[in-house]
Amino acid sequence: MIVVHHLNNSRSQRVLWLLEELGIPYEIQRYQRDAQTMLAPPELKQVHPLGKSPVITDGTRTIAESGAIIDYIVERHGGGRLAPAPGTDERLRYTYWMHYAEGSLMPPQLLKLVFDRIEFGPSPWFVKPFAKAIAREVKKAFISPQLKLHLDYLEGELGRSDWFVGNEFSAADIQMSFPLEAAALRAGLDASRPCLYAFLQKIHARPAYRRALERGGKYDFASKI
Ligand SMILES: N[C@@H](CCC(=O)N[C@@H](CS)C(=O)NCC(=O)O)C(=O)O
Repeated sequence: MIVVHHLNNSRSQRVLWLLEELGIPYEIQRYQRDAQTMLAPPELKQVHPLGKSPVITDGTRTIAESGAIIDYIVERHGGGRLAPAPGTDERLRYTYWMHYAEGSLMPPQLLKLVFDRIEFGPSPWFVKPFAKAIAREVKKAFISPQLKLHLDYLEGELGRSDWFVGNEFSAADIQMSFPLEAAALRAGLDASRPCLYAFLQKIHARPAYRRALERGGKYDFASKI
């Protein structure tokens, strides 16, 4: 039986959703973020040394990193569903999005989160004006243009097909969901990018997505759209 080590409000929601789409039975082991730091509790380090979520166990195997987890579940338990056939152009596109989500789309969002905290969070009075000015400048000169570049690119890509790999829903759409939900929450993704906005509306309407939410619990990322 697959056990999903599930941190509240986190990327592991994607794994629950994938398992629901495939109809694979699973158990949830729950972990709660620290209310101040938002970090995972130390118990998660007993499952994997980094103590990050998601991580799954399947028999004697422990698998971390959401892209690797999704690949593993689809290959081992998917029975050919939710991924294009190996060796096809569609499979190459699928692999691209599986890596792009965490490798390219998350980093500028993480930078925005960090520099927003520097700009708006607490800091000693004598550094506050400098910290604020630097954070504002880094966001203006680098982070915001990068986010715009990515979101414009993705809007164009989704203008050409129903889903990221073509007209078939695939696990790449599940992998892409988290950075796009995060962008809707914190990086200004809204109805002015109609294809991305419609993508979020479509995924939120999927019965398996809703079942995963019911089992996983509160998930801020789904509430914006
Ligand atoms: N690239 C990793 C990122 C894992 C990650 O940073 N997870 C966050 C939750 S969304 C986490 O565990 N944060 C709590 C912590 O770092 O203590 C993946 O996709 O699995």
